[in-house]
Amino acid sequence: MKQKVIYSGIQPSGIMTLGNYIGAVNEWREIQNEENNFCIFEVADLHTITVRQDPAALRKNSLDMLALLLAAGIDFKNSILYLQSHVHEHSELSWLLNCYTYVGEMNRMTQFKEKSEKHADNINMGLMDYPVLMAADILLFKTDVVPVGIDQRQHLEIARDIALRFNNIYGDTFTVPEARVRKMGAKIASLQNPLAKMSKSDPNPNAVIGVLNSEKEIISKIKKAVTDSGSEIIYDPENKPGVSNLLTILSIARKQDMDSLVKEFEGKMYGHLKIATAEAVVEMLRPFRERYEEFRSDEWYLMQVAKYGAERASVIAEKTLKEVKEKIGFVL
Ligand code: ATP
Ligand code: LTN
Repeated sequence: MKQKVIYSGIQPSGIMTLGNYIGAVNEWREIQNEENNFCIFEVADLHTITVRQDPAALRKNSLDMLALLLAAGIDFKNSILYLQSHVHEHSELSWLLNCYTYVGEMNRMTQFKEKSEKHADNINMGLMDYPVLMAADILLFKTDVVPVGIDQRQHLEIARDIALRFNNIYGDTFTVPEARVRKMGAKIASLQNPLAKMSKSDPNPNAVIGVLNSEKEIISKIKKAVTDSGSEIIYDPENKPGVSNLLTILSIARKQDMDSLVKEFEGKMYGHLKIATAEAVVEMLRPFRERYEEFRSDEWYLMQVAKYGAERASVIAEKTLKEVKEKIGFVL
């Protein structure tokens, strides 16, 4: 059977959140261990500068993210793990694909609209072009499957459209990728606004659990989580988004199915649910935190991992880029 290529990325725009961990990274590890998959994961640092970054912070966050991914169980030997900016083909393919993408398509993107509002003083071309760079990431590796949280579904659609469009003009070149969005946990909500997603760049620290937060911080943030009116503990994301968010987190952290969880909390109070959720999250993240410290303390090792990943990613990326340039008609 042909190996499936799995590709995904995460921005080093801050510390990994519980949302990133549950919605994406934890899933990456599971996919990586499924048979017949060849996985490639990037730290999407080029995407991150679409919002202004302090140079020292960007450098630190990129290395932190590499260590976080290793701690989460990403296997840099069997899979490929690298920094996007180390493989120049991303930028180059992104330019080429720009010429097969319409301004109207980019204008409609939800994330572009949201980030334009949030960063009204810096609506740069990169912010608008973000999905094209993401398409370049995915298409460079002839990716079959892209595991992402629900917020990235629209970008995946664009990547598919660009691939199909290019293939229609020049003949079969790109694999048309599919999104893999988990059924539960694809959108972990902010603890302060259960209708919004938990996001790395949320300015309110109580809204976000960082995977490196201390036990005390995790407990205090979950205790302060906004819940819903009434007192019944049921899974009903529409009418009880706050309680349902906690139930989702608890179900994943404990690996317990929702039905039995809801039964367990019949007749109990929100406070009980909060304490159980906090304890389960602390337990889930404890080994992760310990492994992180080990990896992060050795920067030389992290640099070797990044270099090794970039070298292997470049071999594939170079080949695809050459094929694309040839098809377009560049003199090679
Ligand atoms: P930023 O706030 O800087 O936009 P982010 O927290 O949204 O960052 P990304 O690096 O853009 O994180 O996303 C990495 C992965 O995590 C993506 O697959 C994304 O869909 C997923 N993800 C992000 N937030 C959540 C969430 N709250 N619930 C589930 N998955 C999420
Ligand atoms: N835009 C993504 C991060 C990302 C990505 C990718 C995800 C960059 N390149 C390629 C999947 C495939 C995000 O999660 N915000």
